[in-house]
Amino acid sequence: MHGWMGQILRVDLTAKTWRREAFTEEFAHTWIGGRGFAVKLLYDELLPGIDPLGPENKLVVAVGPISGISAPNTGKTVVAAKSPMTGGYGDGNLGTRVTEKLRKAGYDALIIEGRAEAPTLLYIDDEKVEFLPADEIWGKGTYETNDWIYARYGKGAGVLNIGQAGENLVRYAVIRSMEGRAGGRPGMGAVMGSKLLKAIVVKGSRPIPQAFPAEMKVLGRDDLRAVHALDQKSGWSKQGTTGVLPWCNEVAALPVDNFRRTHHPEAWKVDGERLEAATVAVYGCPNCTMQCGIAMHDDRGRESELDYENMGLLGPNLGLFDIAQVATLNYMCDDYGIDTISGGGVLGFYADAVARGAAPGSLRFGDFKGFEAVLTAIAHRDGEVGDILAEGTLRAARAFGHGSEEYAMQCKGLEVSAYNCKFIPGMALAFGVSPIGAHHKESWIISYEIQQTPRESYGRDKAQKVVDLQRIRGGLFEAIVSCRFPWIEEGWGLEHYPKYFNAVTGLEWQLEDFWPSSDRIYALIKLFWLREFPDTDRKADYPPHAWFDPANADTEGPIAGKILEYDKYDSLLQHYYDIRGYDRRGIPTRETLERLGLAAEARAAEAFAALS
Ligand code: PTT
Ligand code: SF4
Repeated sequence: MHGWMGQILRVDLTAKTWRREAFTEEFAHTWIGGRGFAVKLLYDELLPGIDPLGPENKLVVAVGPISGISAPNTGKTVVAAKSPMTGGYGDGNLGTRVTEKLRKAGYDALIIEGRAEAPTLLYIDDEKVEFLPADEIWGKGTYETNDWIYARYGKGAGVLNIGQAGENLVRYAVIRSMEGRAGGRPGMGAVMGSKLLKAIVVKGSRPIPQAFPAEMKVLGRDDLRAVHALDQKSGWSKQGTTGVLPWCNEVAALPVDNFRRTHHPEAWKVDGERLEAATVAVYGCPNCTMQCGIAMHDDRGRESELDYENMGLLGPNLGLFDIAQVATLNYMCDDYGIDTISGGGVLGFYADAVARGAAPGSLRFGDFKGFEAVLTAIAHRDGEVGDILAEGTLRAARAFGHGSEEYAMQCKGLEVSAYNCKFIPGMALAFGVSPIGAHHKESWIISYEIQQTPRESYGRDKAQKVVDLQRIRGGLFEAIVSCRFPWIEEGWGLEHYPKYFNAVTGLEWQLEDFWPSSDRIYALIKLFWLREFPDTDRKADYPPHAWFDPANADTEGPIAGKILEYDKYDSLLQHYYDIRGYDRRGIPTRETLERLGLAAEARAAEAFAALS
């Protein structure tokens, strides 16, 4: 089999054993890699109802057929497990040297089971797999941990690690890698922590088997240059994702004060231009042609790498407009290994709950020192409030009560990213139907919606666009596993990806050949959720209540007095279900499942809930 290493490494931390398992060509062609492999493995192997933070949960690290090859931006890896945040399927995607090293060690995926007896570093080097003590780094932040690992294994090693938040089972702890990479928003770092797994270090030296290596070498070299040239022309990587902040502010889509407001006159103080002016270093994932990891000094002189999500949620969403302070909270999230989106969402929610008298404490929007203290308490689960907030917004709202769930900005238990959709129906739908809880990564429809459609429309075209984008972003890119930014930010055509795929696998797929696997992945993720929540219905695909609450409408600015409407949203959701072939509860119909080759999986799901 070309294109895949053909092996999965299964590691049992409890028994300290490991074994290699071969997979079939049919498995590879059906699930492709990355998220496809992850959801299939987790669906088949996890019993419904298990504790995501118990030894029964499994962490899957999976790459795809084009991951790690010499082509634009292929340094990405998927990390997945049952999510401690949502209780459903969870995953994330991060740039790391593990991508290439895991393949060169001979694997397309890693399944980590059980729970170690003591803090452990898992070391993989070609044939070798070792369970090493990690006591020296347990309790340390991700930066110190990374340095410790580099000092022992060299800078070229692939590293995934967690900080104190993962160790302390903060439900939105992420996995970190390299200087500024982070992934696994729905608590993948907490899953590592629950297994007492501090770090994974991977080295490998085998070639990645390719059907047409000479052809791929030329193609890869030319395309790396071509995407880099596009970036030089566009200047995108000078500000990276943070360039979008002024636009969000202008169109009233910025989260301000726990999403209460949508724009702010001081937003310019924390935008991409300010970051560009303060840049001290630029980092990127392996094989990147357009590095977007732009770092500046925080207010203590430490390098902090900022993205739009981090700026928006740790800045305006907390009423903070000093970019060095935002960089400080961002540095803390990175070092503790806390997801910046959920971290910013939780802090904003808490300040809001205090202001409305629902939660104890004195934290106020704009109180930088207060946010620093609360973030530290969360990472260590210090005190009652730190412990409650470490559970995420939804659980915290339930603990605080007093109606605070009404302004908990989350879907399915995962905090929404930095797009305030009070009056952006299509983007609100994208959050609602994101398969891992609120995340913009699946379908960033917002710019198309605001620039090319009537904003107030709830038309079927918006639901179609959400599906189209999900197929590309959450299906294609998460399965072949490659960064999607060349396509999004530099207009690098999608037709390039089947070329890479065919050159390494020897297959002759066109772009449209990827859509069935993409739909299959989404349908199986739905079945995963259904098994966990048999009573689920369409309400699970609704965005936060605050976006429908007339009392929460802006009082001035471009969307003054406007807010989403429940009945219209519901019809938009129905369009989405119709296009996807899902029933009125949002479950793929039997016919859809059979069409996607999921009859066996459907039978397994049927034991838990009736399919229509
Ligand atoms: C991603 C989510 C994002 S999405 C951001 S900023 W973004 C936040 N980054 C965090 C961070 O940083 N530190 C931290 N402690 N927590 C963070 N949480 C947030 O995590 C990321 C880039 C970005 S930057 C985006 S959009 C694109 N995402 C891709 C994706 O999802 N798939 C894909 N095939 N390609 C992508 N390319 C881009 O990658 P999650 P990274 Mg991240 C510091 O993981 O869980 O998916 O959440 O991976 O290597 O850092 O690159 O405006
Ligand atoms: Fe990584 Fe950014 Fe480059 Fe994508 S564009 S590969 S996220 S550095």
